[in-house]
Amino acid sequence: LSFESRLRRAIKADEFLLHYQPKVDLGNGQICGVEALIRWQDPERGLIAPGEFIPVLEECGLIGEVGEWALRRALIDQGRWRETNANAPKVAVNVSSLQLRKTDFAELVCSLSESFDLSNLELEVTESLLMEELESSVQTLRKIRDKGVTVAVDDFGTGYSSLAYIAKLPITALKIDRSFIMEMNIGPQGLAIVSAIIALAHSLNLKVIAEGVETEEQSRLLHLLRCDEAQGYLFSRPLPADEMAELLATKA
Ligand code: G
Ligand code: G
Ligand code: NA
Ligand code: MN
Repeated sequence: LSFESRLRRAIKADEFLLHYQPKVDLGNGQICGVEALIRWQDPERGLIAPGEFIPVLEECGLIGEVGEWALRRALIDQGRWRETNANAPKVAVNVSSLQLRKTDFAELVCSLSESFDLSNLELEVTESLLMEELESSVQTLRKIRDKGVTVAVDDFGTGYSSLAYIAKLPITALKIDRSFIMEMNIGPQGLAIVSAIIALAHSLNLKVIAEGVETEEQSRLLHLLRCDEAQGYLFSRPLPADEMAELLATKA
């Protein structure tokens, strides 16, 4: 069976699942959000990471369907956490370029707003996507924002955004790519880039989130640099929804 046919079968058999990784407020150490990360539970090969199948779903036109599933799943899980924890965290869902560019993406979000509270939903969008079709992206993002959904630019610094455009986009946060965090305590250049992104974000009134934080040293340094939030193995690996519920309950 081709990879594409196996993916089609996986959709029918409901073999995708979401894991959640906490985002921690560096000011008070609290979990303030979670990022949903999709996996495929392949009966033959076990748990498969998104890097292996998201590009294929995009190529064969299945990303819209799986992307909509991920949005609904994340909102359902968030609703469950809310039943046991009044301070259920904001949930962030990754949105692929092709998915956002489809003309009906804003309509999908509007229709979800009829069944779900979207006031604690964030979308993570890569910067390359936003720059590719700037005018239509801005219009879509405005419609989404009107429903209370916030937008973070993912992998910031790895693409080619014009700073003039970043300032005009209806976004609320920048996520510093993991590669910059890895280089931060290796030499002066890495540190310079991270502190420049934090300063840029704050001067544009955007929140800034560091990805891939693995050590206490990185976390301390980011706090000193006034980074708002951090995410990474230091705090937690991505967890299944029920384990995330347990983690949230211990913090409630
Ligand atoms: O979980 P992992 O580190 O393997 O994730 C790798 C990449 O896959 C991340 O860059 C993430 O943004 C992307 N990704 C994870 N879940 C989703 C999803 O539901 N939709 C899309 N489009 N990308 C995702
Ligand atoms: O593309 P995106 O940035 O959304 O990807 C997040 C990916 O990074 C996920 O696949 C997740 O499993 C992985 N990840 C999360 N925290 C860490 C970390 O501290 N170190 C490393 N190396 N990877 C991480
Ligand atoms: Na992401
Ligand atoms: Mn990222």
